[in-house]
Amino acid sequence: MKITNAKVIVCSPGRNFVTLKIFTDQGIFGLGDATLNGMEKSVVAYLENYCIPALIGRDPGNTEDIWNYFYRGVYWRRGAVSMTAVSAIDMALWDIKGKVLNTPLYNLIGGKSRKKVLVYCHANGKDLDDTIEKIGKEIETGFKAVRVQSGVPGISHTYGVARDNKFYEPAHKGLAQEEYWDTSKYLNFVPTLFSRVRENYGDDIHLLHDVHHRCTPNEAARLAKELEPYHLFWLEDPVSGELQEGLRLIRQHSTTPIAIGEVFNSIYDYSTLFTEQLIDYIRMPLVHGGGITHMLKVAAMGSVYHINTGFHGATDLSPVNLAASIHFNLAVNNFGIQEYMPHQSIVNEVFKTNYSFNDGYLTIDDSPGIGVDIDEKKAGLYPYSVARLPVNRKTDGTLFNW
Ligand code: GCO
Ligand code: MG
Repeated sequence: MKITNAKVIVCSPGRNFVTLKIFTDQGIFGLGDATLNGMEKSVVAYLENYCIPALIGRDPGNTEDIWNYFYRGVYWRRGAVSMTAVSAIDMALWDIKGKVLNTPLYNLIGGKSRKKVLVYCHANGKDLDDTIEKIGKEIETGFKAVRVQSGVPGISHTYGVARDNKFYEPAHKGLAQEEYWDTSKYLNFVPTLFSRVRENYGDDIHLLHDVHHRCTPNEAARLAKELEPYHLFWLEDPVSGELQEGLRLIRQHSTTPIAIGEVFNSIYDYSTLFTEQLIDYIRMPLVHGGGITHMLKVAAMGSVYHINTGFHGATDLSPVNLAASIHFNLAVNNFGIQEYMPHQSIVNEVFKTNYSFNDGYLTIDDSPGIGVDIDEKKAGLYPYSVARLPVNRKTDGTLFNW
C-alpha cells in the first residue's frame, strides 16, 4: 500500500481548523487534525512545503518509521509548529490503519480498558454569583467534573471568561487584543470562589481550575495550599512549565493535584516532571504532542510514575483530535479525564462525528479508524479568517504570560 497524495483543508466554521487528508493507492484516506490556534498558516506551510512531498510513495502502515522520519529525521526538530504537523500525519496514518483493518482505532492500541470516558466541561461567569449559576447549569446537563473560571474583582477581562456573556471561545477575530492582569487580586479571590462552590454544590462534583501560567512557583505553592480544603481534581498550569524544577516548590507545599503541559509538544518537556513525580496529569494533547505514536510513549512513561492523562480539549482542537482522543482514552490504563468543550453546532455541518455525550461521559461508535469525516464542500463555505489569542500585560504595562 502506498501514499499517493495528501492535502491540507483549512476552514472556519465559527473558528479556524486545519485538517490533513492523506490518500492511498487503495482508495482509503485518513484524516488528522493540524490546528494550532492563531498559528494555523505556519503549520499549513510546513505540511505543504516540507512534509507532503516527502510522504508520497511511503507505506502508510509504517507509522513508527514515518513518525521518526519527521522527528528524528528532521535536523530542526520539535517546536509547536513542526510537532502539530507530525501529529496530523500520525493521526491520519492511524486512521488509515484502522480503516484497512476494518476496526476502530482503540482496538489497535490495546482495546477498551473502560466503557466510557469521563470528561470535564467549562463553567465561567463574569463574577462569583454568575459563576455559581453557570456551574449549576453544567451539573444539570450531567457533567460530573467542572472547570471553574471566574471574573476577578478589579480585573476587567481575564482568561477563560467570555466578554459578551456568550460561550467562551479561545481566540478573537483579527490581531491579538491586549488584556490586563493582577496576580495579587487573583490570589486573594480564588480561595473564596472555591469555598462558595463547595458550599453550594457539596463534595461530590469534581472541580478543576486553570491558572493559565500566571503564577511564580512561590505564588502557585500558596494557591495550591490555600485550595487544599476544597479538594480540587486538579490545578492546571499553575506556572509556565519551561522551568520543570520550578514545580518542586509547589509539590513540597501542597497535595493539590497538578496538571500541566497543554503547550508542551515532546516527552522531554515532561522528563523531570515525571521522574520526580512533580505532577499528576498530562495535558499535552494528541494534536500537538506528536499524535498517537508519541503519546502512547508519553502515557506509558507517565504510568510508571503514577501520572494519568488529562488531555487538552478546548474548542480550538478539531473533532478529529477529539475523536482520536476518545479512542486513546478508552484504551490506555492510566486515563484520568478528558477536557470537553463542545464545539459550536456549525462545526458539525463540516465534520461528521461519531461520538456522543451522555451523563458526564463520552463514548464513540465502532466505525473503523478514527471515524470522523469532513465534508469538503461545506468546509469551502467557511474560509479562513484571521484570529489570534490575546496578549497579556500587568497593570503597569509589563508584558506577561497569557
Ligand atoms: C484549556 C486551555 C485553553 C487554551 C486555548 C488556547 O485549558 O482549555 O487553557 O482555553 O487557552 O486552547 O488555544
Ligand atoms: Mg489550560
